[in-house]
Amino acid sequence: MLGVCQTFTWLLYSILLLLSSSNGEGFVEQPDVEHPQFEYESVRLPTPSRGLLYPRESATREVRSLNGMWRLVRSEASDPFQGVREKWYANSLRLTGRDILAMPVPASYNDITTDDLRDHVGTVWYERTFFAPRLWEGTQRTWLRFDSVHYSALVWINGRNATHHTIGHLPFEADISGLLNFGGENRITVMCDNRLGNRTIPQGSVYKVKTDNGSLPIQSYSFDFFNYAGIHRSVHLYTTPLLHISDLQVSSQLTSEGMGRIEYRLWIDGSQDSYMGIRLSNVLVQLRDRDGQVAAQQINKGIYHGTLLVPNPHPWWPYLMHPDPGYLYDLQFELFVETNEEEAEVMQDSYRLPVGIRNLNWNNESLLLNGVPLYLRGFGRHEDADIRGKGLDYALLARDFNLIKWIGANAYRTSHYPYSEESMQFADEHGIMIIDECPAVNIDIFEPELLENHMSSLEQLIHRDRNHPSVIAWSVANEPRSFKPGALKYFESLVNYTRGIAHGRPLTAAINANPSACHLAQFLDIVGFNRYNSWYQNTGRTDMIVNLLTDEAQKWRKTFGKPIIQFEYGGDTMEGMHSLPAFVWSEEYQVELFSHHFIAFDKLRTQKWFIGEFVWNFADFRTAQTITRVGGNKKGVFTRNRQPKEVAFILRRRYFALAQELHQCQLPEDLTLYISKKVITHQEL
Ligand code: GCB
Repeated sequence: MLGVCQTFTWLLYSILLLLSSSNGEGFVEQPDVEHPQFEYESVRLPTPSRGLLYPRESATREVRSLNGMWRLVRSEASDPFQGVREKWYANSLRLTGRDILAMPVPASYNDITTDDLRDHVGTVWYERTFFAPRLWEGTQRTWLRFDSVHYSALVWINGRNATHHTIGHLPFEADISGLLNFGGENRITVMCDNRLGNRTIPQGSVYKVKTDNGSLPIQSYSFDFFNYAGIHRSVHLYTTPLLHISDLQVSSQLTSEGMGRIEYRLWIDGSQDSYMGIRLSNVLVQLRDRDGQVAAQQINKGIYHGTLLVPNPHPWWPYLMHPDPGYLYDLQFELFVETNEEEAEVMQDSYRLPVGIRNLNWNNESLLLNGVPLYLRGFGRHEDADIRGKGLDYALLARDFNLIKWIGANAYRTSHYPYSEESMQFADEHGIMIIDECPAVNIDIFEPELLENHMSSLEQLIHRDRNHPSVIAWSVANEPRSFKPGALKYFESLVNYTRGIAHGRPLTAAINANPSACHLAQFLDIVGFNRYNSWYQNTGRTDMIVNLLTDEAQKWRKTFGKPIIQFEYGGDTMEGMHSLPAFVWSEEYQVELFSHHFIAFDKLRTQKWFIGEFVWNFADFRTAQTITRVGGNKKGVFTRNRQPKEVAFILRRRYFALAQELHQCQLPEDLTLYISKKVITHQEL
């Protein structure tokens, strides 16, 4: 037994060392060097992630939330693995003798306390207890699912290793049936490490500084949002039958004959034991419409993929493109088995997936949904809020979607990482289109291990989100240093790999390099660029936007011949700061800056290949402490507590005007206020 324990500890330690080396070699700052020589052919492709269906209750499945108050202990920043050496997971954290904090899950831990936990670098330990019902023993498999822990996590159940995961914002799960004490109390312990290094996605570096109280590790990173950490999204226990549906993949199409077509594939998982005495019989696949009526069905014997044909389908349409956007069907899978005792069939497992039926196509000029060319009007956003940091918050989610709809946007980019699964479901339901971005923001030093992690982040993201009708493109990176020589091979490999798993979506990225120097854009289907005219360049000169912007967009088009989107523009704006004439940081300046961009966008729109305008940012958000950020990034159209700045009303008028011009949508009654009988238009000035 001792031998087994030792082997386990050794294994664990190896994992930790591996994690530490992928987190910037402990606390040694990595030199900023390129690795142009590495062999791309030898890069290991990620092992495809498995399972991960969103936990849903059904006739055969139970879901229990482990959200709530957990206990948290912090390790010394100078000794992040102390807890592993001392086996803090073996007993309650109370026995460590360290301070125990009450810590809500889901939430970032950073802004909860009043001390320096906010800036802690290294590991923290979470713990809570829960009961596992006796009824689950032997008859069910019990799964533990984390929707996101940032950045890496090691998990123990009752002191035994359950699972581990790296890369934040993505789910992971494990079958913990063999570790549970059924009918009694169980303890779950999570070690969470927030350190970013040269090979993590995103990159950062940890180095030591000499403070008045001795030497301390500091985390630095070039991306412009606070590196919040902790158990950011929900934690669930859920059960499945021993033999169960472990994964599903669907894609849809509207045929030229006016039918809906849904292709599905399912995976069934079961151990040898779970097959004892039973034989798989068939899978009943039923598509139900909003009223619960069966729109199509199939009994599938033995083969676990198939096609459903749906007469008179209700297509999935984006918000303001159709009076009934976000139409979802309920696709239900029921797995039947035959038992030896009775020859009758018994339903073994059932899972329901919301699906939309729509066509997504693209060419060198347009991105088309249900055959209609899209013009995207939206935002780059962040998952960010006061106190909760990046923690999932249903109130915030609902408020954000209400604001998105109020302002008439039809799309957003999940800058700069995957957003919560609940937000993806909301987007499906409300018809908001998503450019789904992986967490590779500002990547710089291109080398093989980074590429492997980058591929893995895309694989996990696509696996998680491929069934959402709202996802219209995958964004492979934000502002990578794509002008560097190492970027060419790196992105060629990354995009080749991603194209193979893209599940019917085009690939894009948000680029800030110059068109003539960028090594990434040539591999993409849609080219997105970020440019801060009259903010970072020509500050204060709103009269220098229209020509520069139209020229740049044309240059991107001419160089790469692909559809073009501006993914970021904007300027920091202090709510309540006013200045006439406009002055940088004032609300008037933000309005003026936007208005000049609108002129450029309207010129560009006359050329079909300009397919979208995205503001940076939807709302103000927290960043690291720097002298260029007053309490965070203030480029929001909304404040951090989701109230409109002056520009929100102007943007709203534009977004609705576009929706009316392009799709004849109805305008909201409060879009404009009565001012006078004669309305003065821009042309008359
Ligand atoms: C960018 C980045 C974004 C920043 C923004 C800014 O280009 O993509 O993460 O927050 O600029 O405000 O500087």
